[in-house]
Amino acid sequence: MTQALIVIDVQNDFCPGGALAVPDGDVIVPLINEMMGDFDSVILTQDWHPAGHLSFASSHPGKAAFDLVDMPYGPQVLWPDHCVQGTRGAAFHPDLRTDADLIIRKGFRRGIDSYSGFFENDRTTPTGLEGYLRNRGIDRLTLVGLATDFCVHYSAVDAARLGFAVEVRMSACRAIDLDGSLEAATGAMISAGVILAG
Ligand code: VGL
Ligand code: ZN
Repeated sequence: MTQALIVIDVQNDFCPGGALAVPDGDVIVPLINEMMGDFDSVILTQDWHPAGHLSFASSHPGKAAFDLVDMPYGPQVLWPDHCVQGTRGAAFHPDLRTDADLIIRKGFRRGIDSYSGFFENDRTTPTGLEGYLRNRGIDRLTLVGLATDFCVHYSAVDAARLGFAVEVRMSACRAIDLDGSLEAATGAMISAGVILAG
């Protein structure tokens, strides 16, 4: 049994002061750092958008942040510009340990968002993370990070569907909570067989 800790999007733009700040997004950093020692492998994900990404409200004239639009792959929430490649906002929180085995970047194609670390938002285009985990014989995953109701949620559900044993450590996650999205995400994770731990 080989167990990995997957740290989702603990980046400046999701922390207080950032472009898409998650309330208390930074308080989980010491907890995550401490958890890292308990796993066979640590993997970080990094939201990594080009300027002008189509998940940005600024790319849709007349639309505002948090509006919903129809994209070819389905509905998409529009976000403030965030995690633009190479910017300070896209960098990991300065206190986060980054001595991880793998950093997987996602959301780098202009026309498609990627909440999940496994698949882009069409739910079919893989990021390569599944292959990496299987090649290394990793079968159990613990997920932590930001945001509980978006990237942690999508990553956890995809991982469970792919057959990994998945636990989300809720105390090391924080949520955006947009129109009941946290409650919906919690229900979806439980239905998918994800263990929600304290
Ligand atoms: C995320 C919205 C947009 C996340 C990323 O990391 O949860 N949310 N991009
Ligand atoms: Zn994003």
